Amino acid sequence: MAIEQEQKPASNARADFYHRIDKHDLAPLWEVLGALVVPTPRTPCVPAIWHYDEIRDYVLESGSLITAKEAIRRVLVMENPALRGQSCITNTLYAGLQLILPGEVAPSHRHTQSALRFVIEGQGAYTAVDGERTIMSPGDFVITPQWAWHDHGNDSTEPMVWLDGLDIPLIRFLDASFAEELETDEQAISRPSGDSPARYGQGMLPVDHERGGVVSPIFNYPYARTREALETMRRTDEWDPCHGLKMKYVNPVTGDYAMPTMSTFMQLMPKGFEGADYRSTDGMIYVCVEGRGRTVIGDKSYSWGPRDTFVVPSWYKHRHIVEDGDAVLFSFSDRTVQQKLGLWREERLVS
Ligand code: 1HN
Repeated sequence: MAIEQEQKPASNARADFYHRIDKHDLAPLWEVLGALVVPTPRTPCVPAIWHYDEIRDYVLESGSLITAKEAIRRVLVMENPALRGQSCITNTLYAGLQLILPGEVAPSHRHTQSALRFVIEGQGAYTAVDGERTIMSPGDFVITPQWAWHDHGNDSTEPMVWLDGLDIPLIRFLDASFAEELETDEQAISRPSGDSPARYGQGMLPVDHERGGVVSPIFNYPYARTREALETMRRTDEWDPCHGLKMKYVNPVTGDYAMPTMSTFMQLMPKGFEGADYRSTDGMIYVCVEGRGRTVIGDKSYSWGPRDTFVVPSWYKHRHIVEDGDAVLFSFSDRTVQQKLGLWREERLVS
């Protein structure tokens, strides 16, 4: 009793104090400290999956409602279910499905956000980056560096859909967005297709090439080559208990990740693979390219097949199980940012 009587006036005194300092835009740290500095990551994101078969019709239907030119970018944004309205799939990253129909052009612009494209379906559409076009095929990983002019077009006879990954929430957080539109829909083409892979993608560099910038000079990493590399390596490599056989995409000039704000990966897991639990501080977006299986994220299982996209939030325990065929998963995250800041952590829960 005595204690209560002593505490009540004290808390009234605190409430009164909070009220008075509030007018000066001041607040007591001790009331929020526990929520600010948590012992392990407590992300607002939740695990989620987008089954391509369930949403493909909507992506195509968007093509009858608005042109790529009018929309500038005709994209259905994949929003994390716990962060609706914020245009993000994790706290730091954005993902969406973009449609380009035959004959269309998505007009040229540039911005300080970096973009990656991961081709889901279609064959033969192109993106132009800094005066060079690259023709895209399913499974290709294509880069649009920050502040590079880019427009997309489709001279083929079929629709193309790709997944866009951008660092939009991160750049928004940093208040570092700049953007410009080009006066013409399409930028001038100054180099033939294949120029950048010839210069930078053959294990050589032009002799006077200055030591690298923050983004890879190769802007298309074709699936055919990635897949062949994984297939060759599986003959001698042991399967990693968590990841199978996992490669990171790199800038050939620096050896660093291909992009400064997003890390990208491709992994092969054989049929019947039962991965061990793993977690890391980078929330990860996965796209299935081949095979069928499921990923247990926390205490729920998410079944996936080709062209499905799913998200594993930061520090969620997860393991992959391959059920049908060999599985190939593309993935991306903000790992490179976290590593540069000395923040990235991972934990393998291998028994
Ligand atoms: C953008 O420029 C593209 O160039 C796609 O294809 C999606 C989302 C937000 C802001 C810019 C593109 C985008 C975007």
